[in-house]
Amino acid sequence: MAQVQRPLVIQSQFIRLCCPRNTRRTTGARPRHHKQLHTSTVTDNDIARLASLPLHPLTLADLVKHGRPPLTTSQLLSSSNFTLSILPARLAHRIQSLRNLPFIVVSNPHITKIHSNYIHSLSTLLPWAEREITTLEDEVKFTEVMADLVQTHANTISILARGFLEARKYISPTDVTKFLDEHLRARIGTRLIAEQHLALHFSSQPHQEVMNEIEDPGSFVGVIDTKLRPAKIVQLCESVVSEICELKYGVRPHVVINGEQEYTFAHVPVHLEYIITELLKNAFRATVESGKEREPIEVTIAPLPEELVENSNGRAAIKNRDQGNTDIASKAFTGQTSSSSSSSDEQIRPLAHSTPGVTIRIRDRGGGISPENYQHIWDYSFTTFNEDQISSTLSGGGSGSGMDALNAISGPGGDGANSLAGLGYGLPLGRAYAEYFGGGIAVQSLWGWGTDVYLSLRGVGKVVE
Ligand code: ADP
Ligand code: K
Ligand code: MG
Repeated sequence: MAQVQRPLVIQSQFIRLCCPRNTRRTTGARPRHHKQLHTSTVTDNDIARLASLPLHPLTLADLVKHGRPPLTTSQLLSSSNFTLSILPARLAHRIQSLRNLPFIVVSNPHITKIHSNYIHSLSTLLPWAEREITTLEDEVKFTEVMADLVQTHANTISILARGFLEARKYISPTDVTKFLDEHLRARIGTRLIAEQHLALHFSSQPHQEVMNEIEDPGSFVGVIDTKLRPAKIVQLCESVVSEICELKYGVRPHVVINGEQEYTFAHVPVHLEYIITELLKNAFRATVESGKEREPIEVTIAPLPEELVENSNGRAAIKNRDQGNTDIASKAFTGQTSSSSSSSDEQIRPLAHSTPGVTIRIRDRGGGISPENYQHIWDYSFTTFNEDQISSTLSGGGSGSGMDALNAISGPGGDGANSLAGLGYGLPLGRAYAEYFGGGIAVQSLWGWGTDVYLSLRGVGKVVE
């Protein structure tokens, strides 16, 4: 089967720079292998001590406080030190939560692999944790450690998926969903912190080939694009999903984008790329499988009017669009659709000057979701893909590298995205990304006809210079 390119959104280039090849070139360091990074042995005591530290509640201000690129040396140093102050405790919390899984589950080789990845990352961070980074030379070395960390965890989701699939006899779907929801939300934050430092580092020492590909490098603050145009992301994701669809079914429905195509807001492009890819995959699959590939999939970009946003205590609140509180898109905004705890540390509080945001409706004629299935769609691992397809999906995905053409799960910064459906992670993980910045996803099914999916996203805030 031909290889399909991973979703390519130009803005994500900064993150793609995190791969070791690029690190080597930019920092002038030797090729890195795990062994060449300084590591120290992580003891149970270290983990217990670090995991007892309170988690720093991440704010958007944390991500932008070091300034707009290019950063000065002292700004780069403060970004490094901030990153260093946050990550060890976060990794230790993840290690503990993995260890709290039933022993037979942790013993699964794939889950064990993830556990040892976390131990590896913590051991490369520990030698740094007790000191301050004060020279640019150290900052460069620390950036390598960050690149290694991001790379090490790139395929976490497909590895975990494989592990939980194999261990499904020993843990209930509810417990899997509970663990994964917490773990993957925490992972979003950890990656955001690490990738933000990497992006700030690299955009402060711009590499011509990357800068050439980015329309407006000035609109970026690290991984945040302050002028992100949702319509453009939809087009890019459409072309990727169309290719995958064509390979699998030999046909592709087309996408019609309407609404405010020129609308821009501040958000993290790779998050949007992930969510839209997953939602389009679902719409494409349903449309083709119900023989409706001639019917277009309609994507509507509907910015939220300013007056629907009110500020209370610095936290932007989205008023419901109607008094009756029945507007499904507004519910998606306020997180009312999610069963997960919205008080989790894993939600960035929007800035006081939060830009309102947008609702993107993806409407398909793919027959909808049966009432029986509807109640399970948010469970990790619930899929109507059949077992044979799942196992062929799994056997295709290696635990790393570029062999991701058959992997089922996409994800910013690593996991391959290239089968049309798979392990049932698309909706719940998509919702975790949307909720991270106070948005959400709501699904309205018209059984027998089609599905409307409302993806609501808040702007992540105006960057105050
Ligand atoms: P996956 O796509 O890997 O099965 P998801 O979490 O993305 O996992 O979706 C879960 C299930 O929800 C799908 O298997 C499908 O049955 C149903 N579903 C999601 N979106 C749609 C849609 N647009 N039309 C019909 N069914 C859908
Ligand atoms: K699912
Ligand atoms: Mg899906």
